[in-house]
Amino acid sequence: MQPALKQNSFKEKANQVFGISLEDARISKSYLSVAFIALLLGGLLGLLQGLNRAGVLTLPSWANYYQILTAHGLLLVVVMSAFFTIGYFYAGLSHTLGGLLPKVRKMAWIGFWMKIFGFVLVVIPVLMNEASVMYTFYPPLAAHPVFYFGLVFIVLGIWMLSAGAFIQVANWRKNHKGQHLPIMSFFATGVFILLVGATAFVAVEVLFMIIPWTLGWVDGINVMLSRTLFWAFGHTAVNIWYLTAVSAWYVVIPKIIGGNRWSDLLTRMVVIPLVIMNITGGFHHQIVDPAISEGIKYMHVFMSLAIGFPSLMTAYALFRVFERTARQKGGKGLLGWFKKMPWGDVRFLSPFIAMVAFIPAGAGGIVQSTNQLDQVVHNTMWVVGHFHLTLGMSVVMTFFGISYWLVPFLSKRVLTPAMNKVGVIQTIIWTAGMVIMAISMHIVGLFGSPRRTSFTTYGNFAETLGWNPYMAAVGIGATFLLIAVILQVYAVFNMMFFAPKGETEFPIAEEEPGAAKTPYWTERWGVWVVLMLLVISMAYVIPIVDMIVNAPPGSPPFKTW
Ligand code: HEM
Ligand SMILES: [Cu+2]
Repeated sequence: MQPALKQNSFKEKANQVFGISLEDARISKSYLSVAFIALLLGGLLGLLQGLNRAGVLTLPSWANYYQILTAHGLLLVVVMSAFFTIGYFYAGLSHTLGGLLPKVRKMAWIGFWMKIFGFVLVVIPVLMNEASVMYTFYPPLAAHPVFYFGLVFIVLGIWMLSAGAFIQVANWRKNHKGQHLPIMSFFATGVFILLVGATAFVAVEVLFMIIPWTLGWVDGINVMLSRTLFWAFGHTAVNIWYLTAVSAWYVVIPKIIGGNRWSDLLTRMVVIPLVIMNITGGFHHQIVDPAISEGIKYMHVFMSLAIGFPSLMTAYALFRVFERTARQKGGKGLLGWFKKMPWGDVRFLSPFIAMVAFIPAGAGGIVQSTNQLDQVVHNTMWVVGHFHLTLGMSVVMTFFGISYWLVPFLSKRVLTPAMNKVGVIQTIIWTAGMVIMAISMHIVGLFGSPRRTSFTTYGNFAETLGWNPYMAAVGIGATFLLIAVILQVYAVFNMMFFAPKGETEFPIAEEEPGAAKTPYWTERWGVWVVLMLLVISMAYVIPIVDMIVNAPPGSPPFKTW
């Protein structure tokens, strides 16, 4: 319809000239506020845990280690990361697709309140010590049923938000036939497809297995099946947070350093395989689990390494952009161009360190995907060190870097030089804390110190007493981290409510001049989703049928705490 089209492009122009509409900004600001409050609470609990395991803090009787560990995991991997991702991509959708449709805006709010309501239901039993099941809630550990009802609402909220994103994208595509989805919205589409795919598994686990079992409608639960469904979700969730960070690396960072995006095709070719092949990676969390045949485990090593490949493409592409841009600014020599990077700009520094952290983080991940090596590190502190590098550095430091332009963009304020300095100091303290904590965790893990274990001296056994200095270092790292958390949360709320008024742009880099045109087949989302479903069936049908057909007697619920 011609008039609708005209109106649309007018709205798009208005959006570019005046920035984001107040209503759309309010949505993203609400999501980001929740994310950073979750960071504050989660970080505080992280410090308590770290000090407990360092042996310097005895927790009061009303807050035990396992309860705090459950809350820390939930606040940071479920609440903080999800709310940030949604706030960021909804701002991206609004900015690049001409403002949110009124219907989509409504869905974003319904999704928000469903997630909050779900989270309140989850928190109540956790606070009452009725749900110290960790964020993985593996059966046969059983929490109060209300905990799982809360999870259901969180999933429903995610579905509502994903549907909103799909409607927004479909509407844009209808009005822009034959055009490529703007790159930020391309990433968003991939992320919301993965969110639906991931949460479908956990919804089946919670609705059809755990809830009937904790309500006493069935006697036993198939433990292996529930773990398998959980990891299809859990693995994909963390990869979604990673893909969110990657979107900023490709799209935003080149603009911030004053360069261009390189190879739009390569960028889209990183998103597509990550969408198609991601969910099946869940099995690498089960290398040590029984009841999965060797052949299947072998296939999954390949599948996990296959998702490593796009990361190598990313590393190449980004360093190429860095070098090009620095050389254009007069950088010289084999490595001398490095000096030309804007090291004093927190919007670059923080995500840059995040990217570098992904090198040891990814290497550790390859260790864990290898059967023999994983036997040494499985369920030790090594693994905790690994995911504080991947999530605590690569993902979260990118989110921090984003916050220094996204929050001012949303609140129509500016990043002042003073606040930039706060950001740089925050980045340095966080880096120091994570490096100290993660290195100690990796080493003490190699010695055998288990994760998820409250402080104990093991009857003063000499071998395990040797772990203590490393655990003390974990406590020191944790202290640095909490200082950095406080600075970061201060920065976010200052930029949201008090920073000087002004216009801040949503930085999206242009393609390099003379870049080849991206072929249109990259837009065939229907095909990518079908391929994703095929890969999932290839990976899951045989093992799941096997787990159901050859199931041992189900387990009754246990409360071990
Ligand atoms: C202030 C910053 C942080 C500190 C001091 C901290 C510290 C810790 C400590 C000491 C553990 C316990 C390990 C164990 O005893 O098994 C832990 C677990 C964990 N942390 Fe953090 N962490 C921080 C930030 C983060 C962030 C930003 C994330 C993710 C976005 C995160 C995700 C997790 C997860 C998923 C666990 C595992 C929980 C479980 O085993 O159930 N942490 N953290
Ligand atoms: Cu994984």
